[in-house]
Amino acid sequence: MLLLQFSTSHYCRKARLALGYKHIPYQVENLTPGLHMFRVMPLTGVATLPVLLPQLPQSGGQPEVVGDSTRIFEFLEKYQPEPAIFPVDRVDRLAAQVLEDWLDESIGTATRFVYYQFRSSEGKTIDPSLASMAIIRVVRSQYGINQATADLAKHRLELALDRLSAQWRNSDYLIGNQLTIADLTAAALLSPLALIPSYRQSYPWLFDRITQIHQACNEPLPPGLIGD
Ligand SMILES: N[C@@H](CCC(=O)N[C@@H](CS)C(=O)NCC(=O)O)C(=O)O
Repeated sequence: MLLLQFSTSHYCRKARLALGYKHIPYQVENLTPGLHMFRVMPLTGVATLPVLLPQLPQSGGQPEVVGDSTRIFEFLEKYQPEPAIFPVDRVDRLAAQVLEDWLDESIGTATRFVYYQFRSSEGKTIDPSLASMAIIRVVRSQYGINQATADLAKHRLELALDRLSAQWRNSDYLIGNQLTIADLTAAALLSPLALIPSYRQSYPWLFDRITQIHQACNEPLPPGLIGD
């Protein structure tokens, strides 16, 4: 399998966690933001990554294409059912899907706003190179990230972390008694917060759980947690 990705994207991390948890061998093709459109749009019709090509192109024929991290989860569960990431129980399965969708559509976006606002201010020193600053400027302009929109996102994250703490502080799992799409999604989409000191101080349980899930998925830890 080939995963088309941005190496630093938290949505691409989400796909890698599922591939790693299921022990599916894969290769990555790292794309350059902006230029990625020329590779991705003809394949999926949308501009976002990750995109999974289940058959390596050189194995012949037209490669199947799975765009969007949620659809990648569904594809991988069918491709290799064990270990499962969707609960078998119907009620738990629906709860996991609703949680995954909320994390994906609302919380992953909020993380992006808070993270890029931080990287353009106090967090500039993490990588002050011109290339890094240029990417941060483009992302902030593309998504309309500024102090006001980042503050709204910060409030949304506070609510989300209160909601998740009720489960993750008492149990290893957000839904039922197994690792699911909800855990993988939360671990990936909240991982950029590991570089922000205020989150590290306020939510130590979050980063413990993100670390454990990365270890269960054989995925290298995100920046900020490496070497902890
Ligand atoms: N809902 C999508 C969101 C993916 C997404 O937002 N990807 C960002 C990178 S983090 C992207 O590709 N942005 C580039 C663009 O929109 O042109 C998914 O889960 O795959």
